[in-house]
Amino acid sequence: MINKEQLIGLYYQIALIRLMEERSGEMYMRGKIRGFLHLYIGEEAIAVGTIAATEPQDYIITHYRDHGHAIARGIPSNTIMAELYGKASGCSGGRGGSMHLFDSSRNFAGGHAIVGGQLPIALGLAIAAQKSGKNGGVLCYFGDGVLNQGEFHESMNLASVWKLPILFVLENNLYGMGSHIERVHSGGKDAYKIADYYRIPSSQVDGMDVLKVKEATEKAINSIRAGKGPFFMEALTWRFQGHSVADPQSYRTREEHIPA
Ligand SMILES: Cc1ncc(C[n+]2csc(CCOP(=O)(O)OP(=O)(O)O)c2C)c(N)n1
Ligand SMILES: [Mg+2]
Repeated sequence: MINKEQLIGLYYQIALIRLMEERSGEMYMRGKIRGFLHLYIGEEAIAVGTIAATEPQDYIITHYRDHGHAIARGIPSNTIMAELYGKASGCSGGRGGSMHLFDSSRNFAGGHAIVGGQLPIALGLAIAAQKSGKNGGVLCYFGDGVLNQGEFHESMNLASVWKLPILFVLENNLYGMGSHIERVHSGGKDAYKIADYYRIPSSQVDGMDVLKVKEATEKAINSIRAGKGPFFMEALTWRFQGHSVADPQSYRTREEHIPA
């Protein structure tokens, strides 16, 4: 059961991510923030619900849409904002920017810009977690665009064969940049079924509901901590804004964009 204080804590984190990102989008438009900026607006419940189920010894590794995971892991929003501004006081010393948020003191292993590039690294972290003997694991986040990448399949295979403590979290927002999943992915919907072939247990969850996400994550983590190897969780979600703030979104209609 979750108490009132914990519920407020989840809401606070979701609201903080939303406000911080709205502000960063505004500052990008004013030319204060350079480089790429990919907002997580609409998907906040996934990072908050999953990370609420973790322990400090667990590693978090994610993609370039990483502000939400960083905040949910406890990295202060001002050091994230400083990073977006390229300041030395930023969490990556101002050298990483939006896509490369890091904080080793919180086992937060990035922020990775190569689509799927974080998956093989997650395997290494999982081996480190195993060797440390603290019964920790890895939460590895990625988008639907990763499903067709070679390293995804190699990582799923090795994680299963080696029974590594990894929770693969697919943030399925249906789009990889401007391409709808049905157009570029032969498997279509229910992507979690891909885990069956690798003999990895899996689940599908409403990624817009923080409590459902937290509950599904707890089940997945229990399985991992019991030594049963990796788990695959598909969180169904929706990217409210464009791929990056520079995206005019001409590929999706208003009706599709604002569901009834
Ligand atoms: C290996 C590689 N190929 C292409 C790109 C260009 N690229 C950046 S983001 C992206 C789309 C990824 O979509 P998805 O994984 O669904 O994540 P989302 O942006 O929806 O969160 C692409 C193709 C890249 N960064 N790396
Ligand atoms: Mg996507």
